[in-house]
Amino acid sequence: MPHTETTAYRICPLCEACCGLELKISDNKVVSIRGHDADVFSRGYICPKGAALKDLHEDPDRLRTPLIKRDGRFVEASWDEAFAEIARRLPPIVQEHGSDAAAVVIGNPAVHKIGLINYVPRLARALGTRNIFSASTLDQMPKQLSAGLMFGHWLSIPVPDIERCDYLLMLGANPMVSNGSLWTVPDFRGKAKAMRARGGRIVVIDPRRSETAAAADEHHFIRPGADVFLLLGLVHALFDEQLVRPGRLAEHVNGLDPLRDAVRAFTPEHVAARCGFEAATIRRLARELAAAPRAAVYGRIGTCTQQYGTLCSWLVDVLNVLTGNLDREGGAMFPKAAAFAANTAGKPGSGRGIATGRRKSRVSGAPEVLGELPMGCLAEEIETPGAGQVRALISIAGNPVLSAPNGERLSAALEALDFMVSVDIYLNETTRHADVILPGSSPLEDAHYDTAFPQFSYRNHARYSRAVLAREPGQPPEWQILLRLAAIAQGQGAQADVLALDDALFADDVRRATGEHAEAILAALAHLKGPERQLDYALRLGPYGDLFGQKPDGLNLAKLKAASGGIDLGPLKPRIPEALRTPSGKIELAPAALLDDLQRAASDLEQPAPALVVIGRRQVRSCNSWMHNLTILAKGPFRCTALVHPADAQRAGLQEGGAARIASGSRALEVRVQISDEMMPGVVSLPHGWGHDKAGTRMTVAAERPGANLNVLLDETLRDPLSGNAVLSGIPVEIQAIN
Ligand SMILES: Nc1nc2c(c(=O)[nH]1)N[C@H]1C(S)=C(S)[C@@H](COP(=O)(O)OP(=O)(O)OC[C@H]3O[C@@H](n4cnc5c(=O)[nH]c(N)nc54)[C@H](O)[C@@H]3O)O[C@H]1N2
Ligand SMILES: Nc1nc2c(c(=O)[nH]1)N[C@H]1C(S)=C(S)[C@@H](COP(=O)(O)OP(=O)(O)OC[C@H]3O[C@@H](n4cnc5c(=O)[nH]c(N)nc54)[C@H](O)[C@@H]3O)O[C@H]1N2
Ligand code: SF4
Ligand SMILES: [Mo]
Repeated sequence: MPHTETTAYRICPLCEACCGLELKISDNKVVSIRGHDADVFSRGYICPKGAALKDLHEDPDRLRTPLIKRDGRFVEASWDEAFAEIARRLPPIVQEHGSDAAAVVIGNPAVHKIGLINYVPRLARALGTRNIFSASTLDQMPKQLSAGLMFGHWLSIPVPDIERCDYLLMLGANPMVSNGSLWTVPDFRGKAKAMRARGGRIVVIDPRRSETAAAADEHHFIRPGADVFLLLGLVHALFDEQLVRPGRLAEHVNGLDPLRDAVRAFTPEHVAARCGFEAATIRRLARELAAAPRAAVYGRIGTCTQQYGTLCSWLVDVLNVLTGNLDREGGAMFPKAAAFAANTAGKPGSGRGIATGRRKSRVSGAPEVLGELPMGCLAEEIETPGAGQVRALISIAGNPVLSAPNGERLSAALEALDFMVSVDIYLNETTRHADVILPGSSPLEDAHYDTAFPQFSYRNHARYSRAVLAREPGQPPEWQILLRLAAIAQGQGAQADVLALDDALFADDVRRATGEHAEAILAALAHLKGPERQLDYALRLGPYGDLFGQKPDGLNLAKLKAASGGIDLGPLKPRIPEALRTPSGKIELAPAALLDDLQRAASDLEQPAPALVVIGRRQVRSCNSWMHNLTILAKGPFRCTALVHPADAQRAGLQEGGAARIASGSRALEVRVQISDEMMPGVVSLPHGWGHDKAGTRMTVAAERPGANLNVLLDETLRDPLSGNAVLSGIPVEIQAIN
């Protein structure tokens, strides 16, 4: 008898675009996946990765059973056995050596799963460790820090209002491929096209003529790592040419005069050569930015993963403020998320602001930022003996052996741990070091709401996804995996009642936040559990919420569940001063820590640029280190190629398709060369996340064409000192042909 086909909807968890997908399901199997046309936010858009969710779900290498390492080999185990093993081995380490002996590493996919992102803090608190590391310090920590200092909260990050923008200046971002980051903007391509059709202009600054640059009105090469100088030159030019017009924002800013003084030395004429620019171009861009009716400046990975990541991130928003484009329609605006946003909670207009450096890392003395230590410090914290040494580790949806600089060192360090647990869906370069691997669920088996991304969305919206497929028998949801680890860490043992623990932790949160109203709220939510209960609570008390009946037209989870295409909450609206959470209630244009750091930039400006540097590259058919195992994405031409400018290729005697050795000091890689004038002379581009040739993994497809691991060349000790973010771009290298 034929099975009836049903339709399901799911927000894609694979990148920040968060596209709504429509899935045809039959007999608990995915028949097809396409973009969901009626999704109010993504309106039918999908990329090849979204369709590959079926292949991810069905990948025979995806783990479905816990694994325990016995005598150096992984054996399948029941969930009970796996948790018992953890309960046997983890608590004694902490009892003997203290809470900091256990570290947590959180990877990128965790932010795409409500069961992980909302429960990692619970686990971290139960462990009581200060050794928390995450992909944030390989990625966006500089932007979070600059936003925190300027606007008062780590997630108060303005995004271009692209549907009404006339002029978009983008640095170090390739949304045509990445689909946007710290800017949730599905179908950037279509929106950029519409913007240009309206007469808008897009200007891209990138050492490579990227896919985005190729589709823009104007592209300029920049020397990797020199964005800080370009941005300083632009700010200088605005002051110098009397183009500073904050408009309505004037009464909401602090620090205009100190800012003017701080950029005085960085004239366009002085910084141009270091950027690889003409001074006249810098001045023209400043004038165009100032003259555009509605403009936005946006910087992403390329501006964050460099020595001056925080300065760059700050200066991007300084430009938005000085030209009056911050918080203006068509400019750079603050989304108002329906749930979980700190900038919609508490007293509107001011707050406690942020603090960093409340403690320092044990070995390098790196300041804590957002409660985390830099990923670049993890290996040394494991290797270095003494009080506070990391001896046990829990990795959650992270693969730092490939995705962090000098993963070779980290790999050796992980092997030396007394105990390691991974919550992951693959046996890969990182999880092979674990003693126990707990398989996470397939995204199609989980209900979902994006905790973070509505805070960065091009338009306000709320969307919820039900689980599409039934979970494998015995497979716990990921939030319960984390809670069970938390219970074990607290000494409650492997058999603890995690639902009761969830009830208790949730009730604590509600009582702390709502005081006398708490019991009524808890009663109203008693039919829900886990992340869904957190979500309904957050939605109902959120800025569009029904306030538990006080605003009957307001939002709640039941209404969201009834709207399969989500609920549109309208275009972005001005939010200053209400969105601010700085102690002063102002936008801080000149935070002292940032002005101090300008000294470093000033002395560096005099240094000569290296002859050849390497940068990274993202590709449509992969996602960081972990989607190379899906045939549907991995097939086709070999993509892990080193792009080299013809002049550099000629100098080094490189041939198209030939092999070359790229070296940075004593570390070297063999790569395949692709010669292209899309590169700036003196810059090589290699994608990251490859290098699937390690022993002991179970990634059959990926291992067939492993590619080379860019991060082998990079130096884990190079960081932006303010944010702790890794420097992943602009590292000096040498290249030579291998014959
Ligand atoms: N050189 C260079 N290095 C970079 C970058 C760069 O631009 N250049 N980019 C950096 C950036 S921006 C980031 S975010 C990091 C990413 O680095 P990581 O955070 O380490 O993320 P991934 O490499 O994507 O690895 C994801 C891991 O999560 C697992 N996983 C996938 N889905 C799930 C799931 O649903 N549940 C569970 N439990 N596990 C899952 C995968 O198997 C894999 O082990 O890489 C960084 N590294
Ligand atoms: N297909 C796909 N999509 C992804 C991902 C993926 O791996 N694959 N990863 C996701 C993740 S985790 C993130 S964080 C986002 C990132 O999203 P984006 O920030 O858009 O990331 P990239 O595509 O790496 O774009 C960075 C650009 O910066 C340029 N660049 C490098 N160094 C410099 C520099 O010094 N200055 C300037 N101005 N430019 C520089 C690079 O050439 C590149 O074009 O993408 C997400 N989306
Ligand atoms: S653009 Fe991102 S969210 Fe959209 S389908 Fe592709 S991977 Fe999924
Ligand atoms: Mo990222």
